[in-house]
Amino acid sequence: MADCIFCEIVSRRISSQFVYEDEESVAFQDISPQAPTHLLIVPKKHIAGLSACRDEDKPLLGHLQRVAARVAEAAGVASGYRLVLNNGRSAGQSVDHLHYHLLGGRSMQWPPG
Ligand code: DGP
Repeated sequence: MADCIFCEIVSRRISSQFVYEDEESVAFQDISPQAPTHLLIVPKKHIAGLSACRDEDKPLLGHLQRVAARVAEAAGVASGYRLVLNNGRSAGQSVDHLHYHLLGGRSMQWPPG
């Protein structure tokens, strides 16, 4: 997808160090970390966000959550982490390419801001 920063990263047109990669997804550090561990779990397929997912994307959504759990284990935060998906501007989504935030390494507050 043209003008999508995550498509640029996924295709390596913009350099970013992946902490995880498979056929369908990558994970890399957030540029603006909000916790000691702040990784983004990103599908290689361009989907604008959760609202843009279709039934055919259900396996991919499940896969991304499994990847998040594996990445959390590898990052040493498996005992406590938060998985966040912002959908829509009012919820804080700033990049229109589906992604999960994996946050860990500190205590989390509830409710989130
Ligand atoms: P959201 O606001 O939920 O759409 O999250 C987008 C996140 O993406 C935000 O935390 C900052 C991060 N981000 C934006 N541009 C880049 C980039 O070029 N590289 C990396 N590593 N992260 C980025």
